[in-house]
Amino acid sequence: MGHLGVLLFLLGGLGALADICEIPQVDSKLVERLGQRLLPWMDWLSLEHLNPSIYVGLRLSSLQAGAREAFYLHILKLSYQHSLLGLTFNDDNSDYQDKPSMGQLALYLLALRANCELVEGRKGDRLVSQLKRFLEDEKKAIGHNNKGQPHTSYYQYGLGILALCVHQKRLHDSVVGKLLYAVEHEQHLHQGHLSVDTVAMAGLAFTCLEHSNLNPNRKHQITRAIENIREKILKAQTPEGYFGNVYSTPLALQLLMKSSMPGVELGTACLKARAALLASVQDGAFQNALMISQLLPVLNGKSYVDLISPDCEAPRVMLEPVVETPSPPQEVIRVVLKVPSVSPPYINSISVPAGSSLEDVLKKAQKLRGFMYGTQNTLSGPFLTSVMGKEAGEREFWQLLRAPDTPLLQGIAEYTPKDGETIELRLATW
Ligand code: B12
Repeated sequence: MGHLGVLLFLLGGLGALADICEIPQVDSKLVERLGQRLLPWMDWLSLEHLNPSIYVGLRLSSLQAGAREAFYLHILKLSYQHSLLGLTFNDDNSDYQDKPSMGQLALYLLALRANCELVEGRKGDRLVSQLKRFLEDEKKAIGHNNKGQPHTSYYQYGLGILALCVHQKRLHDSVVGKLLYAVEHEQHLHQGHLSVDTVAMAGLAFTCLEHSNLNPNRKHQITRAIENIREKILKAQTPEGYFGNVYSTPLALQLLMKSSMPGVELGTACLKARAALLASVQDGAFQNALMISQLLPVLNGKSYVDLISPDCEAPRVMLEPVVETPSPPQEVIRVVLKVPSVSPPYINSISVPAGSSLEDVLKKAQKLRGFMYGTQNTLSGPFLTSVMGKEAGEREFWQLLRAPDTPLLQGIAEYTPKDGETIELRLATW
């Protein structure tokens, strides 16, 4: 090959490279600081706060928590096996009454796989059967004509399929078919606008099925669905570079990473998303442990699909806990809290120290009387379930908005209102 030939060859190679979604290495100190935020969660071993997603995120990252991490998995196993299989120890513990949901069971199976374990034996088979049963029930809820909705969500449906797939457990074509249908007929996945998180999770499940060839009869449909999802996610890229919003970008990148699309500048789109994501990490947008657990794999070039054959020998950097220095006393700010969807409507101005979370505002409002709220703990933190004694009903939720009409991108524990802001709690449907 002459000089020109070599040059053309190299340029061609570069062109092809630009079309592949790649996430170049990120400053390791930045990644470490993110990982450190997970450590306090790993010491929080009450059953309500156990979070298999944190374990999965850490194992797919470039970081490790040594003995802490091993102990965390041990406690996860004890508690999940107890509540799912009824293996008794300390039976009067009321925390056990709530069984893990389909999605939580799926995340637990992902955590086992992240430790290079395959579910096997009697106990393993029972966990697999439970997850299959959950999916069958959801399939029934969706119905023959696909007019119904799953009891949980299509996000958890996708997570369930993914978890069984990484353990090489086969599902009936009809179970996979419901998710395929939902992706093809997008309106089933969301009301109003596209949920990038949900389609990305479906895409990860399909990618696993494609690699493992577990549903050969659906092969072509699965490949088409993955392409369809990639297109949808690319279309959802914002001018700043996020796929959907900042918090759906990690899952979107997990799906897009290492892929290419003919005729599409995927490489550029991913680099833009990476830059936007890193800027928000530097701005402190990633405080939530669940969000960090979805982001860390991306910063290590990994996705949940890598759990098909995880690398448990890969060297990882040991995390050292940081000692938080208490912040000096803050000035007082005023936040207006508004609940129009109750009668009589509630509105009040609440004073809190600057830097307080929305949850602090709600607590203060409750202490001042005239306001009431209830929460339920979830893997994402405290979820607002009732306001002024009114519980959100089936397919309803208490939406958090900054007036006049901007839905918050964080929950009550993380969002910190600014001075003079009005926060509205609105009963909405989803
Ligand atoms: C489905 C979903 C919802 C559904 C949940 C109903 C249901 N029955 O499934 C609805 C539409 C109600 C919802 C509401 C909200 N959501 Co939402 N939700 C999701 C989604 C797509 C999947 C959650 C899930 O099933 N996880 C798997 C299961 C196994 O975990 P789980 O802990 O058991 O699941 C429960 C919690 O996740 C809880 N939940 C759902 N969203 C949120 C948000 C927060 C902050 C909390 C604490 C809990 C919570 O509902 C799940 C079912 O019970 C995630 C996407 C993601 N990347 O995680 C976004 C996501 C978690 N939600 C998000 C947000 C911002 C919200 C809202 C705060 C929006 C708003 N402005 O009001 C509200 C919550 C308000 C409140 N009352 O506290 C963000 C959180 C970002 C962050 N910084 O942490 C995410 C990541 C979406 C995004 N990309 O923006 N959500």
